[in-house]
Amino acid sequence: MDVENVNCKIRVSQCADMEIIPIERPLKVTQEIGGLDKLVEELHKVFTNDYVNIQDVQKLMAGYKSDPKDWRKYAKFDRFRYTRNLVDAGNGAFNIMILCWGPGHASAIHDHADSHCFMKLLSGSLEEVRYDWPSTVEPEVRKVLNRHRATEEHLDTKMAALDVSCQNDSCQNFGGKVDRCQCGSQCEDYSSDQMEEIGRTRLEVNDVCYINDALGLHRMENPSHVDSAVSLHLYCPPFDSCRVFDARTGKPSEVKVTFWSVNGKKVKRVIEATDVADSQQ
Ligand code: 2CO
Ligand code: FE2
Repeated sequence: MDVENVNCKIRVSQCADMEIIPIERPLKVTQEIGGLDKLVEELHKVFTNDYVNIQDVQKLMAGYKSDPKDWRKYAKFDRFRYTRNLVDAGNGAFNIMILCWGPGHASAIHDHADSHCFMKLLSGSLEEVRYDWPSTVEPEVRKVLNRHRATEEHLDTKMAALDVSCQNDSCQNFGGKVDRCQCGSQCEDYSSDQMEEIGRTRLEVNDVCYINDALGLHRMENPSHVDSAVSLHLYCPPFDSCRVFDARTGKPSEVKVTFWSVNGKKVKRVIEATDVADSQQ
């Protein structure tokens, strides 16, 4: 199955027969979307279906041409770090937000919590650096893919020599190139692990890109020392925490993701994604 036909209404790891194919070719815009409100409306329509193709979401996002008058009210900056500003909670099926990046602001290297991540640049320029997962951490999606491969290739007797995860679900070790773990299967030794860069892309205004945990991790940076940048992000399903990774050791930490503003209003306390979902039910 081509990744563009994968159903992004379900978690990436549940798209069990997905191949890892990055989407890089230019998208053909088939429908012009007149304004951000219209884009949100169209996304709501698409997400009422049980099956939503990745490509359809990308095309809708590409069909909208950035106009600051549409999104200015959501564009709230902080001096010290990028902000996440909720535009729409998508009836719980997706959420769409505007991220504001001051000069030099950058994210940590992070995953996307087994969700699908779509991104469109609205203003300025951003650099995306992609990384492979550190060998000491295996995301749910790769566990699933590895299990499939192991079954297909009858690897059960050869596990010890290979870069596949421990097949024992109760084992606390997660993947890597190793020997044998105490549980009797192969697993990893938690040694430190430099993050390996696997790609770098400069995003300009109106570019759309897509990532999920099967494709790797990433870090976003506004490389300008002068100009700010604004980007539009759609996550499905929405998530309220993800993992960030130490660039030198690959050590992961779980972090809550928060909103700086909701519907154009600055929130007094930092608001977590779940608070928004709860208040809309
Ligand atoms: N995923 C990051 C966030 O939601 C932004 S980087 O682009 O996906 O904060
Ligand atoms: Fe991200």
